[in-house]
Amino acid sequence: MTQTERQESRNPAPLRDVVRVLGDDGTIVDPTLDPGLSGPELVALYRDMSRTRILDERLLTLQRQGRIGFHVGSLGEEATIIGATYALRPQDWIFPCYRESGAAVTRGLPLQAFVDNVFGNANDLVKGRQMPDHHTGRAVRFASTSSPVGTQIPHAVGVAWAAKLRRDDVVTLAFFGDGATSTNDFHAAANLAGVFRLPVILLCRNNGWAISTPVERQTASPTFAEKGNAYGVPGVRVDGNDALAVIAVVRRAVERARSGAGATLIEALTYRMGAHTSSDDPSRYRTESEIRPWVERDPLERVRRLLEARRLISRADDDAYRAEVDRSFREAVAVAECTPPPGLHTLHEDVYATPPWHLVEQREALLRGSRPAAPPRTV
Ligand SMILES: Cc1ncc(C[n+]2csc(CCOP(=O)(O)OP(=O)(O)O)c2C)c(N)n1
Ligand SMILES: [Mg+2]
Repeated sequence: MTQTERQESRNPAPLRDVVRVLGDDGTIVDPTLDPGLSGPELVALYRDMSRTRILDERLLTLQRQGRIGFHVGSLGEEATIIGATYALRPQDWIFPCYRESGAAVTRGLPLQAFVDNVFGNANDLVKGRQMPDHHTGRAVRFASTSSPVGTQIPHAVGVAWAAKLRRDDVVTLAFFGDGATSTNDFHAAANLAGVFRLPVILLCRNNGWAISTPVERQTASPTFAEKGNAYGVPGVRVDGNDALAVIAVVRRAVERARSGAGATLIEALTYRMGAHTSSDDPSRYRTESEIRPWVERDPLERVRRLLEARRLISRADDDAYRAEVDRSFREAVAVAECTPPPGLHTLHEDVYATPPWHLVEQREALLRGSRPAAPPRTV
């Protein structure tokens, strides 16, 4: 049974319940919800989605060549990730899980900073202390990527609470997966968001899998959206492979948050077409036939068909854009590979304004290169 069949069998009226604007063939199926992007905005949206996919391919290749340690891809989920980013305003904060780095680049994280993080070198914004491919961009309001599942959700709720108390016109958006809805953090955060009517958007990327756990083993609830009911947070389901529908739904949630009405839980129905990460082999737990229907719904193809029908791009434009992204990526990698690792002295920085004596001693010992003698072997 495919994910769609599973989801459709669990939901008696899935198509009526799921917001859609762009059909699989790239035609507008619901003009009343069309967010009305201009021609240049549609082209920019398509390019941001394409760049996300190209960077994915390039990073996976680097990982397979042994030049970087790890990569988390978002193949097939670009409409959810980039569409949601398009609906936010520059002052709004994103609290990502590990699959949304395309959102950071879309918001203006320089490609060099993006690549430096993957290498964990001296120019990495977080000094090589994160897992590789776990991005941070304070300047673009992209909070530190969460690897522990679900921990970013209370962070987003906390910052929304702070914004409300300070009367700042700021909305926060937490991205998380279907698997994250089983964490305590999701429930505690959704509860607080409901009780305090916080300006936060809880965006669940339902991509069918949590590593090798399928959605039907994740919850007995027919949808993830309805979990909001328990907390007084309205839930909405959207076709997560339809960038225009995602923009429309997230924009509505931003408006609701700004107006003081509170949080929204969005369930974006999409599919993880690739492996969980570069360390995973999905052929161990799912069949190729499950992926096939999702190829027809490829989020990138849907926007491309719309753009072609409106004569906004051609295949030649597409090829030129890909070549440009490839070239700038290669240049950034060449710089990153010549950049040394972070200096040893940085290990003890950024925690204490005045470092305590024991850390000062440890740091001096580290920089001298001396190590405590190993205890004698007793065996
Ligand atoms: C607290 C915690 N438990 C377990 C893991 C191991 N783990 C990493 S990703 C993942 C699955 C998460 O799935 P989902 O929330 O659906 O996100 P997706 O990877 O599908 O985007 C798990 C169990 C972890 N990182 N953190
Ligand atoms: Mg998932």
